[in-house]
Amino acid sequence: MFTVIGERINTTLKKVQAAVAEKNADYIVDDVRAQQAAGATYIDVNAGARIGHEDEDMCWLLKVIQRVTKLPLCLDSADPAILEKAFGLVEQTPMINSISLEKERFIPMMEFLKGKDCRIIALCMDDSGMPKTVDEIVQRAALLVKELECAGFIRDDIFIDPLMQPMSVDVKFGTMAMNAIQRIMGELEGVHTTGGLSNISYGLPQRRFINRTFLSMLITSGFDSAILDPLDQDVMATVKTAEMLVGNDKFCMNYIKGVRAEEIVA
Ligand code: THG
Repeated sequence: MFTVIGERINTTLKKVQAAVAEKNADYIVDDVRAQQAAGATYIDVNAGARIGHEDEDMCWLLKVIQRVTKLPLCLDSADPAILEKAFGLVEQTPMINSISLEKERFIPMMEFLKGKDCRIIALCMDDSGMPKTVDEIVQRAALLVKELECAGFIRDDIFIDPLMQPMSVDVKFGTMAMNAIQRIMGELEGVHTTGGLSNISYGLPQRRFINRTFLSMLITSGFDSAILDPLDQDVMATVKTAEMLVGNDKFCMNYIKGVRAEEIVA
């Protein structure tokens, strides 16, 4: 099953930021209900944009969101202390977004993750920065998996994010991510791969078209989760169609159900 992480509760989005600043719970509740109805598996929660307010905003969002959904949450912060506090406030087993190989993040995160029941997004990032080659991504992924397995996590709980980088910066970034995902899924059997889909189209026009085309290419490489906007019906139809075409949909039943529910409309 493809894991859809709904990205819309993020204070970098102006409307979400305004709702959080005004403590407008109705806006958040409506958005979460819509993401759930559209088929999100997890709801990502990122409160990082209002500098100095992340702690307060994260706590408020978790309280408001959990009043209306039993969906598990994907706790999205660069700050290990925020993640630790948020972990204590969730009712369902969460996904922690994220750990990386950067020392300032890796060491406190490994300390806090010890013995915890959760799933984890692991970024292929280290102190030298964003990865530049497929080999570099795969090496970092292997190291993250080794460390997380030593800490007691099983591969089914590990989601490797190879870090999608914009085509507008370098036209090799698309194939780099595709080839890295193919190798990770082949060489680190049992792990998942995920990532922020819309990074690929940053700085280009008609972004949603790029996002959904790229997603279908990644699914060919074994990509089995993404952080995306589930209210984009075309991208959700692409998930179901591509999953069917790679053979992950017995008798094409999910695809057919999607068509009958008028979620897949050409
Ligand atoms: N990997 C991991 N986590 C992540 C990311 C990733 N979390 C944050 C981000 N990237 C994914 N989340 C979002 C949330 C919203 C949007 C994009 C990514 C979004 N952006 C529009 C834009 O950029 O144009 C709209 C901006 C706006 O309206 O202001 O909607 O890569 N592990």
